[in-house]
Amino acid sequence: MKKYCLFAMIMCVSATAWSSIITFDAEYVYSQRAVTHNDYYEGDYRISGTGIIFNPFNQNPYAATIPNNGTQHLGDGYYGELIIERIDKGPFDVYCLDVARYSSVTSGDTFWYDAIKTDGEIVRGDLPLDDLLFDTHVIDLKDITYLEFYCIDTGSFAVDNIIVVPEPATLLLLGLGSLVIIKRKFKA
Ligand SMILES: [Ca+2]
Ligand SMILES: [Ca+2]
Repeated sequence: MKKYCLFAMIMCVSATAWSSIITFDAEYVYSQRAVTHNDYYEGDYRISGTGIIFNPFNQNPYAATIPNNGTQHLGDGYYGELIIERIDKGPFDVYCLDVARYSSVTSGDTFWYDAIKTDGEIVRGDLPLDDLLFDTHVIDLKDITYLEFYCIDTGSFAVDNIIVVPEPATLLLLGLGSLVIIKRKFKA
């Protein structure tokens, strides 16, 4: 039985250390790649909606109005909306993300998000889109199953480096569930 306790403890501790960063760099994009009809997957997460993954290095010179943090990032705008969720639809936390205005020629200057918590509560927030330089914003959303980004006018935004953590409670339950299975197998 001691072995099972140790395993459960490892599950608990490792769950909090399982944060990952959605960087939009996992799949090489030459110039731009639309997410609209072809969801983007990174790690355990799916990104769907109307955005475009940009590689800022292979844009034509006329597109010099887009932000460039030296890596690929996701841009969206003009009433666009983006959805982030776990592939298995399980709960997760979002700690922080980098946000910039996507283009210097759009008019909106506020970026909105809606998060749906596991108990059904909707948490709404907004972040400033001040310029083309990415700023890191801590939003610290806990125990959500769905996160949506959008602009409510003709604004546009770019996001990158979204730090996500699978909800430890779920992982612990999964861990305990597998313990029960293992235990049953031992008994059989
Ligand atoms: Ca990136
Ligand atoms: Ca900025």
